[in-house]
Amino acid sequence: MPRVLSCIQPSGAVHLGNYLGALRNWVLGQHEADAFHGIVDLHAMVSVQEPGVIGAQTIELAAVLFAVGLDPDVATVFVQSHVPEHARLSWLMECTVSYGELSRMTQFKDKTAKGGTDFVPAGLFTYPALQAADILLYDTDHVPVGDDQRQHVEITRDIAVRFNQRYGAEVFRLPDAVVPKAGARVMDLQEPTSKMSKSNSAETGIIYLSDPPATVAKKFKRAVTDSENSVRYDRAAKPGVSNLLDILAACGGGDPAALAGDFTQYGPLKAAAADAVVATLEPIQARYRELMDDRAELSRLLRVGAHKAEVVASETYRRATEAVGFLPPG
Ligand code: ATP
Ligand code: LTN
Repeated sequence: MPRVLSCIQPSGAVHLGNYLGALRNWVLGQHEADAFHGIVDLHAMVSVQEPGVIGAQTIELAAVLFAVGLDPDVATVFVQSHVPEHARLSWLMECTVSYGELSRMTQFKDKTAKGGTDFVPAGLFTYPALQAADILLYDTDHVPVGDDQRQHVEITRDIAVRFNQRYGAEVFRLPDAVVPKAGARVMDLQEPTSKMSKSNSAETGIIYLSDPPATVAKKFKRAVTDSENSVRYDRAAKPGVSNLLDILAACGGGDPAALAGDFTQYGPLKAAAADAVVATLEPIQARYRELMDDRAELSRLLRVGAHKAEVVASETYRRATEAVGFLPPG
């Protein structure tokens, strides 16, 4: 069975785009691979600096991951900072990647391009080294990522090749990025030409997994469509209507283009999309509440995950340090 690793940052509330575009696939894929899922709280520190916030978001995100259907008996769900080898291997990665390589990373260039007086943590620059540690620690075969993360998997491969060459040992397995076929890409309800996104969407354009039914209904009612008044699936010409059809199909089943034939007006389409989303979210929300009401159980599940992760990570880390040839503690 191939080993798959995917990670998500605890950097804000989970939305419908995260669920349909990523988390749902994690759940579907957990039986086809040896799946490891990390909540990468160390990475979140690059953008979240208020004390206490990362921990609170980590526990909520863990509850979401189990609530959407990751089975702790099947997949390994763990918190990055609970497995100390991530930070430890990250240093070895930093010494294996060059300043020039890190300077060329698009994410770093984009996020620092604005200039301004914002504090730029050095962690934003070394971020790919920590990500390489995440990936290489688990002898990962496949890393399912969005297109924006492809470059981070490529640099991970470069680091692994260089490390293996330098230290004369096949320490690291080379991972592949798996970019899912353009599947569910959920657009902002208010700005249907932009993706639904926690950092860019207005509250009214974004559906959180935690939104109660009345909020979901209200947001869909106000969703931006167009003035044409005909229901057709055409992403370029009718982005708002097509997004509603995509969401309806993703949550209720069926094909978006075929579903268009069931509607003549926008109102009923919006109501049907809202109902399908509410029906999808209801069981997730019920399970989420149960988990959040039993913190002890949630902590136990994360301890089990951290332990399973640690078994693999500590062995890889040992191999790496042995290859470098550090003096072992006596
Ligand atoms: P940010 O606004 O900070 O970019 P985000 O809300 O876009 O955050 P990420 O944390 O970047 O979300 O992504 C987590 C996962 O959710 C990724 O796998 C990403 O591809 C997926 N994802 C995010 N937004 C969408 C969307 N609108 N449609 C489909 N998938 C999405
Ligand atoms: N950089 C990624 C999150 C991430 C990741 C990983 C993804 C950190 N470590 C390891 C895959 C594998 C992001 O921002 N989406």
